[in-house]
Amino acid sequence: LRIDAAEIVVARLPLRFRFETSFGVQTEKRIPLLVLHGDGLQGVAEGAMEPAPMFREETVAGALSLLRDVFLPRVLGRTFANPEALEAALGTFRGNRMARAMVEMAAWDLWGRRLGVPLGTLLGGTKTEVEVGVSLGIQPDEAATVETVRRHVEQGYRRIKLKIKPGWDVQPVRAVREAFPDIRLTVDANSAYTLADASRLRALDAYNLTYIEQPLAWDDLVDHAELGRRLQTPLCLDESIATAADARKGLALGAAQVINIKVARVGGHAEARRVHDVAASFGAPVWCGGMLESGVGRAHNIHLSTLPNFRLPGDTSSASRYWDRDLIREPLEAVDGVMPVPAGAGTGVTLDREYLAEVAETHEELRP
Ligand code: OSB
Ligand code: MG
Repeated sequence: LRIDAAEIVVARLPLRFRFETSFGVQTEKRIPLLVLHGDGLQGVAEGAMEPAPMFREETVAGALSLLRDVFLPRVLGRTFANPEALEAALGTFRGNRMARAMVEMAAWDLWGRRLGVPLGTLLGGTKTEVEVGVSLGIQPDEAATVETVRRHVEQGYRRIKLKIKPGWDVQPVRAVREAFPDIRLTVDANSAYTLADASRLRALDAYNLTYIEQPLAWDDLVDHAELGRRLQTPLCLDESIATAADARKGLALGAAQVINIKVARVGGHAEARRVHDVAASFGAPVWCGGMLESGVGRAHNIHLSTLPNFRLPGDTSSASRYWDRDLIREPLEAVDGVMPVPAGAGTGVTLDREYLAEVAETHEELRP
């Protein structure tokens, strides 16, 4: 696995919908991409961090700075035995897992292309298609919520996730559950509550939710465990899990019964697979989350989801939901709630260089 050169591109894409969560409203996406060149091939990855540190602590500006000055100088001009060896070369650094993940994920794509093997197969996955659900932002009222859910249920999505926040929780959940008694339904609070809200959250027990995602603080495990003792509905952690060690601690404490794995959040595919394995050893199912990625990140997510303990539908819904035109050439479209895994080596998808040049804000090349 030879790394000859790298490109960092930042693209800006308008979202096709207004995405409201407990931390605000999003209408466009700034997408950092990393391309690694080696042996005449390219591997590509997408950064999942946002301009502001709202989800976790990482930011686009911070990641770009670390890539240029710290992470890429460690790998450029070097040859690694495999992607795990490259991951280890960045292993002395603390945190900043989304930024490190960009290097690691691009290396996996490059390695897959080098070997002529699909990424999912390299990771040990066997599925040729994965079940997907959809994450729906906060809507202006109950009627709009039920209507949006209806549209996505009709499209065949296998699970509906509603974003909630204090003051907008039981109301939309009750309305949706009454309209759709049998759908697989979940909620995601993105850390908007505290233990003082436990009785409010307990009211959600009445609606047969598959789990409640990340109700409490982004860096907490102990309060989630206490909340878990007060609720019947299983808890799922997203923000709180950055490593396999976090997953082990969270599952051991009873802070979660389900884990949302985001490749980027945990530092790449190797750590994502370790989180997957830890969860399996606890008998806990995992599912693959998303960060409103372009097709580049989405393809990585889909390949990871081919591992066996991804037993609940992921958030990797159709690319056409998010963008009028994607940054890759291949369509990534779910049919009846099922997303085909792109065939071909590595991620199996290719950058649309023409469109990327149009929407790129910055483009730089780095050499050893
Ligand atoms: O908490 O899962 C989340 C999007 C951006 C940041 C955080 C989250 C999300 C989503 C959307 O829920 C998932 C997607 O459709 O990619
Ligand atoms: Mg989440």
